[in-house]
Amino acid sequence: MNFETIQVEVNQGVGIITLNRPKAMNALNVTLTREVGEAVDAFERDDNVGCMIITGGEQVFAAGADIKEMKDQNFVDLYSRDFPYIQRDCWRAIDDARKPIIAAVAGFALGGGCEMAMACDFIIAADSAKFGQPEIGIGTMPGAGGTQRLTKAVGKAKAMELCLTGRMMDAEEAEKAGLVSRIVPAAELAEQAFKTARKIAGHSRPVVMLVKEAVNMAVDADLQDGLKFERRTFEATFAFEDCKEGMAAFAEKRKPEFKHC
Ligand code: DAK
Repeated sequence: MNFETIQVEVNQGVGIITLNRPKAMNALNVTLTREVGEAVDAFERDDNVGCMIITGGEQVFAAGADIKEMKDQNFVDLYSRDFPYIQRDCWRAIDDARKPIIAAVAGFALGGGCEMAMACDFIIAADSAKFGQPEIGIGTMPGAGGTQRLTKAVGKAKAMELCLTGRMMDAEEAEKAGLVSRIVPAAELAEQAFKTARKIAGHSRPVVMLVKEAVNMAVDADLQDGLKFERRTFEATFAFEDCKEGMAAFAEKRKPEFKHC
């Protein structure tokens, strides 16, 4: 895969997407939005990939949509052509992905950058990470899930304050609020995210997909529906060879060899 604004690689079952517009703090222009979508879709189809990482590298995750590219847009265009004017943007691809996606965030994750990280399944943050929805400061508002996902993640009070003021929160505040799964030293972010993704990729792929689906049910469904779904999916894992293998390996005191079926 050849891209202009991102770098991609596959290593030991992990598909890694690195945003790569360092001069613009990885601002999400239309090309990058499309390319991340294409890369996620490609990893989703790739049998060698069991888990993905989206990262901006060591300095910055992404400072939001590209304001310079966006500034001359008008409502009729945005509405009638459905900004960012492409069939398949990163948010749609990330939302549709059935394989887990980890956001590895260092530095700023602002606006669309914060929204991209929140669209992923969980966020591992470097101690340098800063999250925010500063759109109000440029006379607009979040448009790719900021008011919705942030509110579900951190609750109304904090989400409302952050969206209305544009204030950023640091990694510690984000972890306390439940936005990030854990914080690691900035120098270890790539390694820790990779280790986590490799661990997930080593598990039975169909079981991983079911677990992702079940946890996501908890976000959107009521408890009784979620519990019923979990019970059915738990039962369904007994149809997989990997389930037999995992339990046999435990009884025989050896490592399981999953075949992802
Ligand atoms: N867009 C374009 N360029 C950006 C940028 C951005 N968002 N953020 C930074 N840059 C560029 C700067 O213009 C500068 O470029 P040069 O001047 O050197 O050419 C370079 O990156 C370094 O930035 P600064 O000089 O400003 O660096 P500082 O360290 O002083 O400040 C900062 C860093 C991140 C605090 C600051 O750059 C900043 O406030 N940036 C803007 C943050 C922001 O307002 N983000 C929200 C944008 S609106 C949707 C999808 C997505 C969205 C909406 C809808 N749909 C699918 C419907 C998303 C909207 C947004 O994200």
